[in-house]
Amino acid sequence: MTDTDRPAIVAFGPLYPYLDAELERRFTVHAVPADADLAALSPAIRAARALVSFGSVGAPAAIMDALPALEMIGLFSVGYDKVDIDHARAKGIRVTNTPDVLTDDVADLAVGLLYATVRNIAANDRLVRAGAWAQGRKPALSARVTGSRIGILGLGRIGRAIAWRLERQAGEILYHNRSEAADAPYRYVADAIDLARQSDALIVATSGGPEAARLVDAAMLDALGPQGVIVNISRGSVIDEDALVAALAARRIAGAGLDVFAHEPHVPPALLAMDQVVLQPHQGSATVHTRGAMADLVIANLDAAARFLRERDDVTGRVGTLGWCYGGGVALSYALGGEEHE
Ligand code: 8YV
Repeated sequence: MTDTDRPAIVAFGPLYPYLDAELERRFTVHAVPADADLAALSPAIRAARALVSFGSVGAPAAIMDALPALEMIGLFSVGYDKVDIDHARAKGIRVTNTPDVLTDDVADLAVGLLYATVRNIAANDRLVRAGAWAQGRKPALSARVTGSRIGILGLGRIGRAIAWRLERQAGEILYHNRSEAADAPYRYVADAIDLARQSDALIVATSGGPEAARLVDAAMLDALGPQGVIVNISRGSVIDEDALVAALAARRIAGAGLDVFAHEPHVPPALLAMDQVVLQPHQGSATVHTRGAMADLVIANLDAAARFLRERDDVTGRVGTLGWCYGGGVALSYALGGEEHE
C-alpha cells in the first residue's frame, strides 16, 4: 500500500507503543497532542478521517470541529465519558470503544481493592516496611470480607464480573441500576442510598459521564456508615471527591479503595496521608494481556472503518453499512449502541 492509499488518522494524545506500531502499519498517523493549538493544524491533519484516543483524553467537540473530514473516533477504552457524544452524533461521527476485553481485569482489580481496603493490606505493608512490626507493634484487627454484604452500584458487564467473583465470599450481593436486571441472581435495591445503607462495602462500577456525576454524595456516604468501605474502579467523577475526603477524615466511613479520581493524575493530598485508603493509578485494565486485546480491538474497529472509508471513495459511490464484521468476526463495537454499559 502506498502512503497515499492509507487513510489519514489522528492519534490524539499519547497512546500505547503496540497500538502506535499497528496504527503506523495501516494508516498515515498524525500525532496531535491533547493540548495542541487546534486552530493551527496543518491541511494534512485536517484531512484525517479517523481519530484514536485514550479514554482519559477522549474527544471534545473542539477536536471534532477542527477535523472537518472526521468520520470515526476509535477509543482505546470502554469508557467514553470524555467524548462529546451528542456532538459526535450531531455530526454523524461514529464512536467505537473497547468493551468486554477489559472486563475481567477491571473486575479483578475491584476485588483486589476490596480485600486490600477491608484487610488493611497496604497499611500493614507500610507497617512492616517501616520496621514497626519487628519492633513489636501489632497490626490492628480488621473487618472481614467473608460473609459481608457487598453492594454494587452499576450492574453492567464489569459489575456482574465483580459480583460473580465475590459470590462465594459475600453474605449477600445486592445492586442498584436504573432498572432491575431481569436475569441477575442478586437482590435489586431500587434506591442508591438504600443500597449504601444495606451494604458493608459499596463497589462503584457504573459508567461515568454527566448522568452519573457525583452520584455518590455525602448522603450516600453517610448511609454507608462508619463501618462501611467504598471501592471505585469506574470514574472519579461518579463520587463527590470533597465529600469522600470529608467522610474519610471524620471516620464517617471506614475506608476507600480507589483506582480513579476526579482530576487524574491529581489525587487530593488529604488522601495521601490516610492509612485507611488504598490508592491506585487508574490501572484497572493495565495488564499486558488486556492492553494488547484493547489495542487489537481498536485496530479491528479502525480496519473495518477504513474499509468503509475506502468504499466511500469507490467510483460506484457505495456507502458501507453500520456494524459489519472485520476479519475473524470482530464486530465494530459502537459506543453509541445504547446498551446499558458499565
Ligand atoms: C482505560 C478505562 O484503559 O477503558 C476504560 O474506560 O478506564 C481504562 O481501563 C483507560 O481509560 C485508557 O484508555
